[in-house]
Amino acid sequence: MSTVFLHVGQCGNQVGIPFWKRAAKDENVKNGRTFLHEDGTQRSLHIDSEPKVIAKINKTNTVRKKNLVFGRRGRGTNWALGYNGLLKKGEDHIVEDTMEMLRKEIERCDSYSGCVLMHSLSGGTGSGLGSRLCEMVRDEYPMSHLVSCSFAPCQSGESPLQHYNSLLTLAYLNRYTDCNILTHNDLILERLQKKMETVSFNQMNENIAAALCGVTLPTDTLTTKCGASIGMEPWEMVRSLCPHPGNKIVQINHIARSKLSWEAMMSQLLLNLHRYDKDGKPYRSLSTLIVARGDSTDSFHSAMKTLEKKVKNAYSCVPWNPYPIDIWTARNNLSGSKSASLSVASNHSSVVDYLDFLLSRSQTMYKAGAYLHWYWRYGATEDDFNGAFEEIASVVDSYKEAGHIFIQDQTHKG
Ligand SMILES: Nc1nc2c(ncn2[C@@H]2O[C@H](COP(=O)(O)OP(=O)(O)OP(=O)(O)O)[C@@H](O)[C@H]2O)c(=O)[nH]1
Ligand SMILES: [Mg+2]
Repeated sequence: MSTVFLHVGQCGNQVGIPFWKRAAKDENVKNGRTFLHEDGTQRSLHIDSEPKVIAKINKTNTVRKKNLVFGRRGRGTNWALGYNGLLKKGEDHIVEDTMEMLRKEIERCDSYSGCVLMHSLSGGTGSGLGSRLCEMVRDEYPMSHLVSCSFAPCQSGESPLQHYNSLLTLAYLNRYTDCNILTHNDLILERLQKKMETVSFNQMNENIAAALCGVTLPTDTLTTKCGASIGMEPWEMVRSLCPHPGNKIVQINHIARSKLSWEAMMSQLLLNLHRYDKDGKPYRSLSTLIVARGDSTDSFHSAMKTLEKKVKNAYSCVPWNPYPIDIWTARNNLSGSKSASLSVASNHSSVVDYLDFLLSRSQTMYKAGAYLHWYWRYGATEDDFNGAFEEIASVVDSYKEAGHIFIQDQTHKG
């Protein structure tokens, strides 16, 4: 089973660099054909509308040079320009080139299982082209999996267009992907700023890559009896965490430490969890996946016997899911033999706060007509916006309903 990775825009490509560096250290990745070709090159495509970041990727010798697709100029933080391309004739070859390279890459797989897309929610390329590719990949390969790893901008405001871009993109991701692994740059920054004064994108990306590798790289749990990894991790994660089409946003909490017990690591990890909303009501986890790496003594499952209640309480698992926590383990950890890591991926209702915020900001701006001329100029329509408002409002309702079922159930028991 093979997975093809699509890295789109500056953010999607820059996060990809440490992701692949880590992945390449994993013995199962090196020996398997899930992520890499026989000659060690990556099953990845690197796409950007401008050449700068792709030039960096070009220097790594594990990337197939024909899989680098780039244009001449960026999409100016504008979803519409990213989605529709430059309207002048002859400029927009990126979408066609990408789909052609993807087709060839898929043909090179013995058994293609799906795509993982990495991109920002607010850059013009990451958001607009990311949305477009998502739609086209789903259309072209409807039976294969499609998972997105998307990166939300700092809410303090990097660009006045970021709320529109993020909302429009999240609507596309909800329509076309099986699962959206959402990372908030804000949260990563906040965590790193506790440890260091200045934080660079490189440091953030190392942190993000560690979390993404935590849930996507081979585990012993999903390795076949003959010891071969068939690369089911991303797709088993979809099955485990996103069984309902209205709730497919997953967030990851990750910690890596040496010399700490599993109990101590889990306690530290839970400190980072946002458990309550502004009214003090607990968020709910619809489903949770824990991946423990560095479990060389096979001790994690017995540690979980005492930790399970604590984790269920902290994540406030919904009672209607009979298997609220899935556990995978791996003997090795990528950062060294003595270290261990815990990655907890959860379909968590705390995402409603972010979606509500995006909806209200975008709707206020939309009613005032703010910045809309930039979108009309590049071919966006009122339907794009109204469709996105509706889609995201329905996601919010779906998460709220999941919590409501929980409350009804509790009341019933009481
Ligand atoms: N975590 C992380 N975020 C990034 C990185 N680079 C950019 N971003 C974030 O991504 C958003 C901007 O998107 P970019 O990926 O730079 O833009 P793009 O997709 O190349 O689109 P255009 O340049 O507008 O054509 C902002 O929220 C940035 O904070 C990165 O390396 N890591
Ligand atoms: Mg760019």
